[in-house]
Amino acid sequence: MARWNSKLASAGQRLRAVAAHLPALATMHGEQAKRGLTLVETLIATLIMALLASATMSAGRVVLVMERGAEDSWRAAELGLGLLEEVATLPFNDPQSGGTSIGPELGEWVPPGNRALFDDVDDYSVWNGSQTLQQKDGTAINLPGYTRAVSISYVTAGDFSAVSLLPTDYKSITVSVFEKGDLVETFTTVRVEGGRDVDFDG
Ligand SMILES: [Ca+2]
Ligand SMILES: [Ca+2]
Repeated sequence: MARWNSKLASAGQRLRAVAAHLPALATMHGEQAKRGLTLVETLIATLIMALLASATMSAGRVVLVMERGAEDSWRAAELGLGLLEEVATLPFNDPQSGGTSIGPELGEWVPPGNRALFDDVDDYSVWNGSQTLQQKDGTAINLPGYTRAVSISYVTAGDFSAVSLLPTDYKSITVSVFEKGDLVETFTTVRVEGGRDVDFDG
């Protein structure tokens, strides 16, 4: 009996010892939980910051692309409309020969790339986009990568979008502006014989 009493006393001591540690264990779990929560919060905060940074960078890229797009359009308009005006304000036919063939007359296209001798609208039809970007007098235009091409064709009186293989009183002039070979914009007008251009589409 004394042996059993001794065993019970020993078990009781062990239980009291475990019970005495329980608050400490509970506190430890609480601290671990607190530390875990802090880590989760930190991770979430980091994730949110990363997302915000990503969103900010994306927005920045969009603004940059828009700015570049606007700049490209502005340059294209300046280059395209400038050349379109240069072409459209020339005589409808060559002042010397009066010829009706599309293209420059003899001696006007020497050397290739120099348009200083162009004196009527359709002389520019040889301007295919491979020429150096410059003013008509040869002054360089410092916009690396940009080129311009011109296409000229007779169009019908009733429909300016309909090309005529025979001479008419209407020549459609289209200037295309390229950047590094990619088309940026086209500008079109129709020049009337004896009159001003009557239609514009840029
Ligand atoms: Ca000419
Ligand atoms: Ca000509």
